[in-house]
Amino acid sequence: MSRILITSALPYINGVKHLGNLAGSMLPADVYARFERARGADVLYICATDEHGTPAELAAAEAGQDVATYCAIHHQAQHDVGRAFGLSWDWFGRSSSPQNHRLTQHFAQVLEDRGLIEERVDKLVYSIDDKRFLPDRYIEGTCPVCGYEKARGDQCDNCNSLLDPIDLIDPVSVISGSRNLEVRDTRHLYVVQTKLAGVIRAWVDSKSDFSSLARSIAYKHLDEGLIDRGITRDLAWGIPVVRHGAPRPGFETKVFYVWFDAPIEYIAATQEWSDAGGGDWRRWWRTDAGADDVRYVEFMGKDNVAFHTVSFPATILGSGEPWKTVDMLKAFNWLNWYGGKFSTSHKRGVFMDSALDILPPDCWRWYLTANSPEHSDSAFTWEQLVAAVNRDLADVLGNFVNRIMKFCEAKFDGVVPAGGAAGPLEEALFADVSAKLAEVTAQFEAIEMRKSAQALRALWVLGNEYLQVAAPWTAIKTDPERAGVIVRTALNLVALYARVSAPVIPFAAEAIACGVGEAWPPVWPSLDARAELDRLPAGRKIATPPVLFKKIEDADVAVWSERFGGAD
Ligand code: B3M
Ligand code: ZN
Repeated sequence: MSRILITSALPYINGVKHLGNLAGSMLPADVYARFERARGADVLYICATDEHGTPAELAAAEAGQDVATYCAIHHQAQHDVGRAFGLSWDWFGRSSSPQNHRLTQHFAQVLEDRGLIEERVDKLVYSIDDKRFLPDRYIEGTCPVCGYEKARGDQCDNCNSLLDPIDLIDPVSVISGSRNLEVRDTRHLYVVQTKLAGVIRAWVDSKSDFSSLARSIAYKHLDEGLIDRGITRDLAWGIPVVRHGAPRPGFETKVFYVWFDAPIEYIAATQEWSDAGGGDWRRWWRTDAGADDVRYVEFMGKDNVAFHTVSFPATILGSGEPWKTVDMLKAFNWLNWYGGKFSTSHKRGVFMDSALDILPPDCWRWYLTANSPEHSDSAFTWEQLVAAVNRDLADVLGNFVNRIMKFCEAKFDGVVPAGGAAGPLEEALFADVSAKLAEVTAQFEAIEMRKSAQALRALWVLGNEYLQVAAPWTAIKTDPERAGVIVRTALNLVALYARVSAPVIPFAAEAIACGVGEAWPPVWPSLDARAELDRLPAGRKIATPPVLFKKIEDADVAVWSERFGGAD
């Protein structure tokens, strides 16, 4: 039995995520996890909320809550909405967990013991009115390169220059608008990544299975030359900086940088899963405890790739300990909203909670998989959503399931017919379905989301084409036995569709499987259509499921465009 560890990038704690986050990490990871489970693999799918960093502190302040309370509330909210989308995590952890505190402090200690941590003095912008150092992204000012007046401390969006906040002209605190700022010295810990450049490059070289987007980003950063990386921040909320278990002198008011601790939470969340009785985390993460036979697949957006191909490997490889590292990194481009950014404040775009107010999860899962931002950024449009739901789901899959099951109920007492000898139509169908099953399986296995959806749809089309030509409603008038063969074959197609569609549209697939009395969760079929289309036992009672996919009306789109924004 193959063992597959899957992680998806940890959603930040501040607020329910938009469809872009879902499409570029958690959803494809879930589709793949479901596919491999159906094939019998031992799958562990891990995710968590990413709870540290300035965004958490500022969001909590805005909500008038202390950060710990804010994080607990929003972790639960993100967990619940993820489950409502059918995200089948084996564990959805929290980067603020005691397990992640311990493990992050462990890695920092081991890196220091191995001469890979240095204390350095930084010159950072301190806001006297905010009583805090300002992270780069919370300082704005005039770009020293192009004069753009709203350049951020780390980068100018106008000329894309990478900036140092202390170079900004007339800087202002984004938090309070105060200009009462000054540059102060502050000590921080650095991982001396420059010592690991060769090790990291050799590691990336060995990862031939990474998606091309992931490899190109990894090599871009390696070719630019690694820099030593600060791993502590002047923040109150986060993992305390300790040395040999005691507060580190001079770092009592500092915490580890969120991007140092967040990837470590992949492992720590697995420890959380173990501590909750899930199993032995070591078998998934320690190559000296059985993890060497695990295939580890990561899912994330392209902006997270550098952290996962340079800085996280620096932590893991730098430790010199036998940790499992990723085998296949699937990186995604961005799904944007009509070409622009999703934004709660500007009422642009649909977020996971409001998405489920207007459509069932399968509609979104199907749309986001069939239009996955895999090989380029892709723009959400209501028109594409309508096509995905009304044509693919309702007219192709839903229509096929409904009409053959209704016909069986009307003409065969809702019982699977015994059938008889397959004719030329069935023989042709067997050949076509076998070929399409192979394509669907291959594309899921290759973690190609768009191509998997295309292959699935092509398989669904075969059912309608078969019924159109076989026409059981005509055959029944003159040759009931022939009609029985057609109905039996088509009902087996219904059962097959439930099994192969389950990774993408699990809720509808379960309703279909239940309708034809098939087991759940589903087992992935063989590629032998002849056998697979003769599985349902004659005499089994079937029941047409309720309408699987309600079509989207123009009036719906008008209301939703008003509520969430549209092409305007
Ligand atoms: N929280 C997601 C983001 O950048 C970030 C991923 C962490 S994965 C360890 O939106
Ligand atoms: Zn500029």
